[in-house]
Amino acid sequence: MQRHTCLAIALLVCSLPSFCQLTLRHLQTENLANPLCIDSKSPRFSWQLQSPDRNEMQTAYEIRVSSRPDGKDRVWTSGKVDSAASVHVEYSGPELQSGKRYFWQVRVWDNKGRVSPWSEHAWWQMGLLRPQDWKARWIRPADTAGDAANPLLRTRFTVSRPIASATVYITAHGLYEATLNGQRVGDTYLTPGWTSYNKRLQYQAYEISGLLHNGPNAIGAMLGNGWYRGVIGFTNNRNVYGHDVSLLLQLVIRYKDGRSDTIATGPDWRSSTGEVRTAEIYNGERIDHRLAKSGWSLPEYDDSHWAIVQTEDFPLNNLLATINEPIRKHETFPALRLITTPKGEQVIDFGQNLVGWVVVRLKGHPADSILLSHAEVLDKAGNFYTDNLRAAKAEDTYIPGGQGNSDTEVFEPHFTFHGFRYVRVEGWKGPVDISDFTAVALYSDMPKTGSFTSSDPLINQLQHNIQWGQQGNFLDVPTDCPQRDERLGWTGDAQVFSRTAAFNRGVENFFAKWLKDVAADQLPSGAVPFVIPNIIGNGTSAGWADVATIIPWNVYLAYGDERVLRDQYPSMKAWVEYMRGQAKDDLWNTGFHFGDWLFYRPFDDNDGRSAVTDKYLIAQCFYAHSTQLLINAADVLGKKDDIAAYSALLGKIKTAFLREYVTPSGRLVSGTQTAYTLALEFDMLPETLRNQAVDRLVKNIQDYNYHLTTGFLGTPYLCHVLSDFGYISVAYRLLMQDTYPSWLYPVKMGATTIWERWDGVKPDSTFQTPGMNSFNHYAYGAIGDWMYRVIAGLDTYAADPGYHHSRIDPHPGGGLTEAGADLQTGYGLLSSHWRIAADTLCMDLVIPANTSSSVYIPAPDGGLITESNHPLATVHEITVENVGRGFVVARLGSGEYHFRISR
Ligand code: RAM
Repeated sequence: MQRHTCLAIALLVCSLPSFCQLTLRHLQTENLANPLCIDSKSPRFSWQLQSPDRNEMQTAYEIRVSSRPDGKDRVWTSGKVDSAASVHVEYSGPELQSGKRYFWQVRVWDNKGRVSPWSEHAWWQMGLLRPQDWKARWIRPADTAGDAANPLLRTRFTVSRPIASATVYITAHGLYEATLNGQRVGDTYLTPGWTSYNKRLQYQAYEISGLLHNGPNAIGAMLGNGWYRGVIGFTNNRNVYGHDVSLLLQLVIRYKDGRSDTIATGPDWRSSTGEVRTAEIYNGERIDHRLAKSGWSLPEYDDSHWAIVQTEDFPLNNLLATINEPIRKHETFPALRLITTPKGEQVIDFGQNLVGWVVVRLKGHPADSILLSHAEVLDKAGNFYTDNLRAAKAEDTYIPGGQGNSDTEVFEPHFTFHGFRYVRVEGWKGPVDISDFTAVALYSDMPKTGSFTSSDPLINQLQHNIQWGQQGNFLDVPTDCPQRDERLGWTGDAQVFSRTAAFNRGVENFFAKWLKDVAADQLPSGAVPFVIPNIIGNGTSAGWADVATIIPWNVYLAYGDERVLRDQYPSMKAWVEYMRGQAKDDLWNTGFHFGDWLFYRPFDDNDGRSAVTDKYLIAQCFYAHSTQLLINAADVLGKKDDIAAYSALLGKIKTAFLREYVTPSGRLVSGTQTAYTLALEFDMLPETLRNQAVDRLVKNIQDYNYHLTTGFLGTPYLCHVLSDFGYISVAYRLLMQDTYPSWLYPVKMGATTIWERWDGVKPDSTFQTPGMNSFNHYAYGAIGDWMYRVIAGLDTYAADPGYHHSRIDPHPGGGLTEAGADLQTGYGLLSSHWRIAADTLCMDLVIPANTSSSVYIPAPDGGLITESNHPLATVHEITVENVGRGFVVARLGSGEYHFRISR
């Protein structure tokens, strides 16, 4: 056959959809690519189908697991399972072995009669599952207990056979940074992260065969105080979890001949101190290169003068494999400019309020000692401003090595982090060379999943600020702020922001881990403390403690993760039971509450403009909301008795709300935006009272000349209520408002992150009270959820969550000429972009394979809808589900679609 004939046949065959290849990609185990330590007995697999065809659906899958990379030594095969599931598919084979690596593949069948080839192999490795799998013993430096210097610990060992694999498992009381033969182990920071240490301590695993040598080797670690025994909490406590830092490390080397060796912490290790003299999360780090122990983790280093360590018999049953992504380095920022302030100080501006630290390269010997101080803002006069850091010193001191040293010395902290945009440099001889300074952002390595863009630069900057609020504050735990002497896992802030967070980044594992700490630190009464991990006492508050129900539900919606609901269910229920126990006649009106934290409250409020919402009205709304979410979870988990019992309770909670807080004509006792918003969002009002409540809300907003007045609790729902009840234009006016209080006011004032207060910087450029004025506090960034869900219109259904069946319902408006969002779902890219050109609205959509979508197309009377230039009615892949006044709902399968709606 002629070559061109072959080519023509090949092209023809591939243009017929059913002959094109169906491929699988993005294989993950427990939402991670080839993870090294999993301790779930039934790990969950996910994969994504790739096909250029429309309406691509999986109809069956087959998974096979083996213990060798070539697929031999089969451990389990699922057989062909008729199912569309491609996310969170559970392993259900024989018991998995501690420390062992498993390899898996999948193939799928689709609705077009095709079967994919077997995927590439992915793998996962089990963690150390039982306490007895740890041969290591806890060790602590003998002579430095209580010493501020950061101890070094090391041992030597020999490798004499070819290596197949080498995994080191490490955790610490305090923080650790491990080194092998002079090389840093891994690229993770501030490990082992922060959990409720006494109950749950995570260890990390690293594959290090590439760092080992045949012959002598040495492994060591430096320890820092961290959250374990460093200063933490605004009462500036020390030693919250214990007095001593200590290390637990176990290196398992498997040789090609089948034998193995274990090198573990124990009495043969030695300790000393090195160049890191002090390191505190709030106060910063002091590094003195004159005291560096050069080559301390090389095998030939002479440690005979080092002290012998002490072993400790701490329990091992609180040890857990890490389930969330570790903290890694991300963006780097070169210094933007050097400022000499009115006070004569030398200040570097990095242009972005970020969380991390500054790496300094010293060429020659420009200083005896350099002091770097960190700040988020300059004051009105342009001076360096640190009052809002409260007691946190946020200072790093770098002392170069020997005088006259002409080599370049690099300084970088290990066991601290700072929230800053500006750095003040002191001690430098002569003018500062800003090219020697680089800021590095550090945060949990959550995959970036979402982006939102529009035609309005201010809205785009707001989205940027929301993302940077998340990037700064999702540092192993969701912190309220990253700069002052606080940086705690405030539950209210986290729940308020959780749905937005799940758009911007993959936060499933991040929250799954933290929710386990929520449950671990929940009190026997069911009360959930203010901060998790709990280090500040046993208070609880409506809107904060509801983290126990709200985040599991939001994780379920965003990722379809049933396990998080199953795991958290007892905690969800305990919280609802706590409220039930506090309530009298179904009314919860007792105890302390933060209320609608940081609501609009003008100074010297003669006209009574402050938007004070009754705290017990709020508590009753959250009591109902948490009960509803518990019912939702019970429904997913098939707990019929609970559905019935809590539905009855919910009815009574709402009746009590009406009795106590609503007049017969529907006025709420607090006439605030937050009160009406919560009552409507949580469905507290009978249908007959809803419209008037929305009217009152809109009237209130108009009374404030289209400004919001909501605090932490009302803000996330305000625009949703307006758009849900037909007032999208009012929601847009609030979003586009750029005078205080509003989302765009800080943007106009130059913010690069979300502020704690609507007026952190006042219009006259003076600051709000320094006692509580963070410039990186993500809570008000909760508007991001509305931008994704309503402006771009990307949403999910509780009945088929995780965007398996999505809802695309964009809402052009607000004077925007275009807007859109991309979201990497568990199935692949879901995307919705719209633009208005003359009298035509264009909608460009991408729906991932193995999913479908109900798409709301705005359809003005007499308007013509086409898809890729074909009239809608003629496109056979599209089913029209519903036609309403002003819209058409089309059911779409996977693929790319281009709608044009002419008016
Ligand atoms: C502040 C925190 C946090 C808030 C609590 C009530 O100190 O920064 O944002 O949740 O108070």
